[in-house]
Amino acid sequence: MKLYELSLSQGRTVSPFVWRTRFCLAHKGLNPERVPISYHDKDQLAFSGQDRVPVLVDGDEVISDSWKIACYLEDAYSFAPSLFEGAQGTALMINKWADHVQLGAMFLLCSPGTYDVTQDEDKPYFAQSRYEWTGKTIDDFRAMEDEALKRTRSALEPIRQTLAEQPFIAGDAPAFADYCVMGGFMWARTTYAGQVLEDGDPVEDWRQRMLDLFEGLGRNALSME
Ligand SMILES: N[C@@H](CCC(=O)N[C@@H](CS)C(=O)NCC(=O)O)C(=O)O
Repeated sequence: MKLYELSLSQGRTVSPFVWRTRFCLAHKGLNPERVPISYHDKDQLAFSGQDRVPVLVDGDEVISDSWKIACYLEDAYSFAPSLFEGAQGTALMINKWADHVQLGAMFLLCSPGTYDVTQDEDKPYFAQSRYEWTGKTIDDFRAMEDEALKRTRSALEPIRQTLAEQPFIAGDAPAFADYCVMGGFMWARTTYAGQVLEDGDPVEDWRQRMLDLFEGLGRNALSME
């Protein structure tokens, strides 16, 4: 089994989508060979029919998109602990919330740091592609840090209220919903040097528990903290 993932300077894994997948694989007890891809060698993904990571190759199966990978793992490794616990529809909604609301805010917060840890040869591509998507330069993003932080903290309110009542987003134990939201926090941890959560935020206790899972999978990654 192989996992193609984005690898930036010093082998840093920053992609929230790759992080989701790495947590899902660990939940299923799987430890694939990791294949690092840089922005300039995305043609190595051509076999998958698209140009984004993560891509999982399992025997003859080639799966791209972190949600599709989670669904594949749930079906193909149904004998291992469940990612969805019978609530796949609700997990999809969390996935969509994370993509649009959480990562929408974190995109503003993490883009400057992602630029900084992108290899020099890829910096022009990174800045240009973000400019084409948003009309903003990396310096524009830097100037928006306070607003981005406020938006990120506010976006997390439903998660905050959930975690005030139960230890994990999925309930008593971590599952896909937790890995999905944690993907965003791993992006921040690996690219943003500031403090995302205010002191005393219950989301922080959860984040610390998530960092410890799977023998410190998240905690041991090269980070800005
Ligand atoms: N919906 C996809 C999104 C994948 C995605 O956008 N991956 C980013 C990494 S964070 C990527 O490959 N970016 C390449 C680029 O920006 O050129 C998923 O959930 O896997």
